[in-house]
Amino acid sequence: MKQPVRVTVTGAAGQIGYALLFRIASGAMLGDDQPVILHLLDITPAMDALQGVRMELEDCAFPLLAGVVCTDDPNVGFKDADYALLVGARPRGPGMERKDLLEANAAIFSVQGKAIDQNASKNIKVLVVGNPANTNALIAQRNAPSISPRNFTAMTRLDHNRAMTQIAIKTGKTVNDVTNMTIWGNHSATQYPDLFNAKVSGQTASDLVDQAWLEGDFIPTVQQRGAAIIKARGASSAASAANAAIGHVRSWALGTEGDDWVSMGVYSDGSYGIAEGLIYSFPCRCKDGEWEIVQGVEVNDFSRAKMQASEQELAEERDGVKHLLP
Ligand code: NAX
Repeated sequence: MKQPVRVTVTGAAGQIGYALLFRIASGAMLGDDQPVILHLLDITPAMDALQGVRMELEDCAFPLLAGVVCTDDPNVGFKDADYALLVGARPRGPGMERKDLLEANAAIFSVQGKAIDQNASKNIKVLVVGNPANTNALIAQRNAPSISPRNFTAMTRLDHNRAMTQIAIKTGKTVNDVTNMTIWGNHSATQYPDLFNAKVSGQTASDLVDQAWLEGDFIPTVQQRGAAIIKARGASSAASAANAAIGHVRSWALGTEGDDWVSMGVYSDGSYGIAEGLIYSFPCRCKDGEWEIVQGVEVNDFSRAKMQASEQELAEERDGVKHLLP
């Protein structure tokens, strides 16, 4: 059996946390041979609820669960962490402007970035789920100068999975027939799900549907899916978000399949003309615990405009919290 690795989950007492922790402890994220020590970090008022989660984890008697640490102290939460899933974030309250939301979260993610810098493994792999995920990831990254910026990523895997299912349903296939899906940009309503490079049973997806469906149905459905779930369920996506987080880290740690790729919000190196340093979602392949942006993906004029609009939004988010960036 391998040595245990430490996995920190923030917002562990929340609804995504509840859908996530049991699957991490079961081996779904890092494999059936990888023991884990879970570090559950939440805020002080959530400590009682967190103890309940700990008891339930213990009651599962997971063979791979080598320990559970519950804390409201980020320095304890990130101590020697090998992986961190930053789920906890400040939700948008009544009357709160987007700018207020960005600032409230900038405060949380700068504290957590510093705690990661000072306490975690220098090889830590960080996934930010809490919204605004890309900009929160940027803030954490900038506050952790001793760790490679490549180790901070943001989640667009849920959007990726949503897009795969929508095109599978439309073409009468299953997700097993869909490959090479890409979500470009921000995890927000400006994200761009790309059917010009996606394949269904080896055929280019955009050739199988008409442009009116692609523009008027597919793209808005994927972009607005989070809002549709809130409307239907009265609560935001939780199980599907947790599933996507598991998939993101699993792909990163254990590798992507063959020539296929996944969508990850990663540190832009200027690929596809996207400003360097933004955390932008690109098509990525992973191997040996490293991701790389897939090069040479075709970008037509339609795609280029959508990719740039999302880039513009991310640049504005970054500029909105500039005074908080080291
Ligand atoms: P919940 O409100 O159920 O849980 C959030 C938890 O975070 C709470 O237990 C809260 O006490 C904790 N928390 C708040 N501030 C914290 C801090 N400073 N340190 C540690 N913990 C803290 O929200 P949930 O439904 O679990 O969603 C969590 C986040 O995921 C939200 O920001 C949400 O917007 C985001 N999402 C991101 C998605 C993505 O695809 N990237 C999709 C799903 C989800 O909407």
